[in-house]
Amino acid sequence: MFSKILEIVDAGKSFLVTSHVRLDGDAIGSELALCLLLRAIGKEATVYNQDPTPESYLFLPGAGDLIFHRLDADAYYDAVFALDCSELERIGDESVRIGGISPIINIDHHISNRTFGDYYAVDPGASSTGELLFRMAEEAGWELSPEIATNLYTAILTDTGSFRYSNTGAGTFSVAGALVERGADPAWIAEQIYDSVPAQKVKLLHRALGTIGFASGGRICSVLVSRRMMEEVQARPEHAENFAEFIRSISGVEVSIFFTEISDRQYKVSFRSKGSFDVEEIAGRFGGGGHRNAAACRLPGAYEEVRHAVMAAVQAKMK
Ligand SMILES: [Mn+2]
Repeated sequence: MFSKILEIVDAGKSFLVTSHVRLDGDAIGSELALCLLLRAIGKEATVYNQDPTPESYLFLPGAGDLIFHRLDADAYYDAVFALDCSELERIGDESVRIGGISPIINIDHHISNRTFGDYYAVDPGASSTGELLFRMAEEAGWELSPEIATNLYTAILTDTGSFRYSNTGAGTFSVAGALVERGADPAWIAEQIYDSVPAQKVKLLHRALGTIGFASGGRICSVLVSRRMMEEVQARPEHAENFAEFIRSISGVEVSIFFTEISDRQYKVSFRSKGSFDVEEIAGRFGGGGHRNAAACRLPGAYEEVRHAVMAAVQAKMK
């Protein structure tokens, strides 16, 4: 699956590694793991991210010194790796400049990935981009240090919701097991990620829960985070991460919808579902994408309009 990509790696010297805005554990863990893998075989590699690293991921090996938030205008790269991005645009404001680098290597597991780029390894059957990078390292015969194993384990852990989502299969556990054998410490990693909730996040959740709404007899649940709430508790976007999962965990809720006000009359809508309810299809209707149980889109308009349109779509599908 990775032979073409490994040829590019062999032939090149200097690589840029990047991922999507609104970083998650799979994005950062995958980037850092790949960067460390490339450096371990004597290549030059750096990570570019538009957004700052969320606090809960600062413990990851390399997070302090491998990630840059500005593109060096004079730098030359033999190739760029776009990881965990369903579209090149998800990189953010620099996606046009990065799109000018050749070749572009696209490694991802989103079902909506349109296989952009010159070379790609896209497998919607993989739990995470981290799992794909593990397979790539195996195919290449690269050694996995404890630091690399920690990054890849974190990528898999977070994208599977701690091995709870339907993307978790036997293969996920065998890869996770191999990473533990190579030095990833599950208890320590879980403590860094899950037992270090910032106070602003809890305060933001408190405000968001004031907007909680139910529909279809409690089978649909929604919440809103507005920019004003964010300002009131001095929260950053990362503090609203997982709110959609949180309200999906309510007994009887089959679909959760989490609205985030991004700018004036612009909302991000995150969907989570239980079981076979396909929210990817709903998000797709509004120009977004994702997976069956986790998807998102962006919509313009006033909150009431956006909420009405989205709720109507979910309610109609539920019938
Ligand atoms: Mn992912």
